[in-house]
Amino acid sequence: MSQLRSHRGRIILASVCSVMNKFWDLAPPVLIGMAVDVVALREESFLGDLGWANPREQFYILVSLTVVVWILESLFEYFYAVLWRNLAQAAQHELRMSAYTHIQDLEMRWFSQQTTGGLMAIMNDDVNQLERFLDQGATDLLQVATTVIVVGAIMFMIAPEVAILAVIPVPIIVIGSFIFQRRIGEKYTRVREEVADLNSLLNNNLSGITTIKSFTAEEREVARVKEASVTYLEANKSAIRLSASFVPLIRMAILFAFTANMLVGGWMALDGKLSIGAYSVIVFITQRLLWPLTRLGQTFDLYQRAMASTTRVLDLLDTDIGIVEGDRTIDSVKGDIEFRDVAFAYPSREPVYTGLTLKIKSGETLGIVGSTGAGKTTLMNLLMRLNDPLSGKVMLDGIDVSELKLDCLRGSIALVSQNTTLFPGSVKDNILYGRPDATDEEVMNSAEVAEAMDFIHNLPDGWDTEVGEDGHRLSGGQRQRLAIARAVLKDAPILVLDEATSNVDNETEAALQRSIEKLSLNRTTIIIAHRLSTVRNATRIAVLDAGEISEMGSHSELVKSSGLYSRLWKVQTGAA
Ligand code: M5T
Ligand code: MG
Repeated sequence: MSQLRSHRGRIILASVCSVMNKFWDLAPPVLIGMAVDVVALREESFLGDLGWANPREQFYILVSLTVVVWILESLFEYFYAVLWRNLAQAAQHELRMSAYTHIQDLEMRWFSQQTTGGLMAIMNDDVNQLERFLDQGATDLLQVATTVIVVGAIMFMIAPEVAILAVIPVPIIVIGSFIFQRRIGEKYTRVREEVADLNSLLNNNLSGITTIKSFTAEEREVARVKEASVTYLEANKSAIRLSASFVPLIRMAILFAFTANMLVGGWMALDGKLSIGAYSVIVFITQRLLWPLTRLGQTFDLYQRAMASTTRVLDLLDTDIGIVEGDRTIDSVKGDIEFRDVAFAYPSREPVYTGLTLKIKSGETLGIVGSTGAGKTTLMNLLMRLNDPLSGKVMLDGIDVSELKLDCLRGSIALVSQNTTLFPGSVKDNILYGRPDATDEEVMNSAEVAEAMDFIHNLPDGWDTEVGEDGHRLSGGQRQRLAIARAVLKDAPILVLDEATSNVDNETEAALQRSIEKLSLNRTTIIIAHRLSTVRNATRIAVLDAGEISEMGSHSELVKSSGLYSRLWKVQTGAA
């Protein structure tokens, strides 16, 4: 909780304000007692003893005291509210930021085992629970403690015999609350897990709305969401049952203290052992003890929820970052790439490769083909260190990529990935993502290279057209061309195109190929494609099959040999 530690000064100040607010809030019953005292004893009253003989004047003093008390109480109320609430917001903000920053640094292997909805639940709901506790809960706990101490002290001062009766239930209530807190804590942990599941389902369904509609699966999905929602509801129900029973139980314990005080105090007053003023203070102040203690349950409740949530956030922050960057840099990357005896498997899956070796020379254009699921994309992920190989080495310019700074490694590769993501914003913003400080002219040039100029001009707002979440307002091919323009703008020594032109028509692809050929003249270019026409002009083509490079050569060489490539070529050209 280093977040909170850095706010120590503010926490102390806010706590002092909460305590002071409660302190002054407890004064009115004492003032009432003094007023009764004045009426009953006149010149002999407590204030009279202090030197103000005239009972009428004694009321002036009482009224002035009341005004002062009220003002102090209100002032501290204002300060604690402002302090705690701002503190809560600040803590929430910082916790969310550290969670997000940490998540962003975690490796793909970790992400593949998470759900977006679950992570969203952590960064929204869980982080929010801490805010709620700091907002109200912390002050409640402090004020309950202040009440017990101040009320206890006043009672012992006025009538120790009666005070004992009022204090007896306090430890019972506190111990009861702790036991309760523990049991409700488990229940809330379950509630949090269920909300994560629900969120992840909702998230998936909303982004997959087209698929749902096209399969007219609305009813099925409603049923699925209903099931998750009901599970959440049930988890909450069982927490509610326990949490709701708490306050009535505490009330019973307090009833004992209250009636005992009324009775024993009353008898003592009748016998003249307790003044009327003191008796009224005791009866009123026991009320003040009763009220906050019934809130104790709610506060523990809030505390438990906050703890369950905070634990989840902290667990996340404790997740080790599997990909640790090296500290070497390369001044000017040549683009020599080597996969040396690389083995890799996704968690609990069959190995993708057991000993793959592939050398890509600086400046060459390499095509990679292979059946779907062969591991082409994975190979690029290893190069970018989105994953690390289980054994073997991936090298850039003769240096193991794990020794390089990630900035240097990833900065030297421009990737058009198979699943491009565009960001909400304009067409121009999305291209600029490749290099935010690029000039307008450079942006236009890259759009030109990516054959995107025509369609951008035809968009209603041209460069300023909003592309929508993940570019959903554009066609698949338009999205791909923006992704290419973005990578071109990055102007890195290595260019990787993973099925980058799979969604554009043949004519556009041919045009794109011409521009890519020009681009590839002074950089290492890797083109992954199923459509063999996309790679036929590459210097060399590697065929990835069964975890190995099974064939390697130029298009014409490979077509002549009777391997997988020549078979695929025949199928695609219709010669088979
Ligand atoms: C290679 C498996 C996948 C396939 C193999 C991303 C990912 C993949 N896999 C996992 O088990 N977990 C994962 O998180 O790995 O996958 P690829 O490298 O994506 O294959 P590809 O690019 O050659 O295929 P394609 O379809 O893009 O041409 O068995 O199940
Ligand atoms: Mg792929």
